[in-house]
Amino acid sequence: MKAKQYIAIAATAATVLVGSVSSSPGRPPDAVAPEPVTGLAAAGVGDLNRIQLSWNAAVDNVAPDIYRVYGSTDPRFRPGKRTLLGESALTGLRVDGLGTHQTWYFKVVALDTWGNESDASVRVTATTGDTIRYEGEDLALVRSNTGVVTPNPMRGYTGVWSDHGQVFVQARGTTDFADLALDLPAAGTYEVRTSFTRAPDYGQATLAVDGHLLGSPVDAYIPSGVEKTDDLALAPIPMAKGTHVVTLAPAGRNSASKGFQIGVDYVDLKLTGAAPEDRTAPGPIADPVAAPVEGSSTLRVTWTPAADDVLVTGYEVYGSTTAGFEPSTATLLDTVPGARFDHGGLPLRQNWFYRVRAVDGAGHRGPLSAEFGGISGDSLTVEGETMTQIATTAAFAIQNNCCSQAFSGGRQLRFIATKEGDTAELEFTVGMDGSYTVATTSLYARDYGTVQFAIDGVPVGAPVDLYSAPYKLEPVSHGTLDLAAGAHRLTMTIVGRNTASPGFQVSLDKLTLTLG
Ligand SMILES: [Ca+2]
Ligand SMILES: [Ca+2]
Ligand SMILES: [Ca+2]
Repeated sequence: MKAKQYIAIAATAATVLVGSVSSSPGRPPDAVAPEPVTGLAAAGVGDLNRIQLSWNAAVDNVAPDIYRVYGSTDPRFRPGKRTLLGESALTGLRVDGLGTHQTWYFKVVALDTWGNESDASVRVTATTGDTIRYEGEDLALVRSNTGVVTPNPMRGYTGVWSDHGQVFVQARGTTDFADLALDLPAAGTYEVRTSFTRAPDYGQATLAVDGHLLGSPVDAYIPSGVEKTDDLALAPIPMAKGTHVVTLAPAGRNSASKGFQIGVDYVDLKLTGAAPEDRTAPGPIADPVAAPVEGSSTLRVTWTPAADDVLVTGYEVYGSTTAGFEPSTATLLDTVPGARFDHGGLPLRQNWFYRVRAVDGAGHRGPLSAEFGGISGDSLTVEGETMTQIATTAAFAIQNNCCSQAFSGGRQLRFIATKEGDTAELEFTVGMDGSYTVATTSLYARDYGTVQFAIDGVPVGAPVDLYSAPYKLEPVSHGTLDLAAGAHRLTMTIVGRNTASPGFQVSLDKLTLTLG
């Protein structure tokens, strides 16, 4: 029994709850102890490391109560300091750190505000399993270049999901991805199991852990409705304790599919063996590439993950605009969890040189890769929601993904115009002189108006009628324009509305400037 762990848990809970058990001024002393807790239940089947306890609220003359949870692997245990596992002000507690295939025994004691203790409840028992379930909808988003919705219950299909839904990645192509964090409480060799969602606009889903692609892409297209794949066993992998990154990305799509989206209900980690001790440094990375991401100036740096005794935990990416540079803290661009680094915010057509190495959970570093490089792209993307607002005759609002659309950067700028003639002026900056093709991407909606865009006071392109009954998100090209390096003004002027539209508002997801 690893008693230290449990004392740590108990100490944390007690610290939080000290305030609620202190005496209440103005109340008469209370000498009546709560009645023993009833309805105590323990559930742990299948769950590695933890057991969920629940019970009924204790009967007492003065509320509120708190509850102390005692437990042991010894069925003859008595409630006391050494067997205190935690406290809760609620009628339940999840106790962690309980190990694999361990049978535990529990009792609960109720306390009132004056510290009067009830007798202990009856004893209950439960056994831990070997699997940790991470609900897709509970995984924290680390980074993504598209919309990610959690939880996504998919109305009308609620019975399909484990817990309260799925994580939904609104991928629009094979360069879109979502990185999600998974916190592993103990090192080990784990088999990764998951279930992907299938729908008519879903792509070929892949799942990677720390950049290691597990299994083959799963075609998640079905002609109609929504369903899930069976539980898919992907691969056993040795993993260090701590934070890992699950990457969801489409490898392509079925020719019949309308999209590249991915949905994941859960990720299960089933412990199949102990983790080998982390004795060796990671090997070299392989096949590094730095390639521009279409429609942006971003350079995407990718490589094949390094081999190691335990899965590597991250990669250090060094970079410079000077060939033959020295990797150092000054040239460390980022430490990333997976085998990909998006080098964004770059000037157009700039030469970059990189070196990458792997790092493991024990702090070992792999060898630095040879230098490799790439040239940043031709397109400057200016997000509508991040443009400086200079002047306006109506309100602005920044709107998150809506209307089944994935905005660039996850947000768009709404210009809530109320009449013809309303104008909004925004500022953007260009890094270099050049001839640029100008395009804007806006939402089309059933209450949107017609807008004329202008740059530095000169209209570009024709008015754009943003009325559409089904929502859509589309770029509109406005032709080519010479722009000098420096700040410029983008003006949106409402010039009317479609006869079918009741409103005048418009939006700007992004402005794209592509060097000719
Ligand atoms: Ca779920
Ligand atoms: Ca290692
Ligand atoms: Ca945007």
